[in-house]
Amino acid sequence: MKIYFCASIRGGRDDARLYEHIVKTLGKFGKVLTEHVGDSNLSHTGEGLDDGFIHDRDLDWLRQADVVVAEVTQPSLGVGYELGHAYLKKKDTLCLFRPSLRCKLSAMIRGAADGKRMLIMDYSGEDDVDDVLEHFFKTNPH
Ligand code: 6K6
Repeated sequence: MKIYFCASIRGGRDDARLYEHIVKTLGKFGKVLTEHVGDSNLSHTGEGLDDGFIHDRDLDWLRQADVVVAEVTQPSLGVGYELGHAYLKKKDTLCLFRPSLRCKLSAMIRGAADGKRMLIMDYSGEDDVDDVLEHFFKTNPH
């Protein structure tokens, strides 16, 4: 199973450690095509590759993916763009969101969820994300 993981890069790397944890857990369920997104040493400034190359390569990986998992708590234009593509390509998609008083998920993401192809799971952090992922991969044959 090929998994495309999306999370904020230039939108901010405050949650990089959590992304690293999620990528590690996702590795138990399949091949994570975008492992670098979970690299906590990756800064928000860039990895030196041409932006056009990154865009085309990532969309190609998204096309190949069986499942898309996105951490959507930190707002990111890139993640929103990827989710729009995933939606139009009818990819099975799980969005992970940590609710808080300061931060409400965009209506364009929350409103796209249909409880089948596109799911949104609220969670609290490293403590419960493994259970959420296990439940998603066990109950949704992809
Ligand atoms: C690396 C570090 C900072 O900037 C980069 C550029 N490199 C990227 N490499 C791979 N994927 C990227 C890169 N920049 C954005 N993306 C994709 O967009 C990832 O798949 C993320 O899910 C998403 C993050 O978008 P922004 O808008 O937060 O950067």
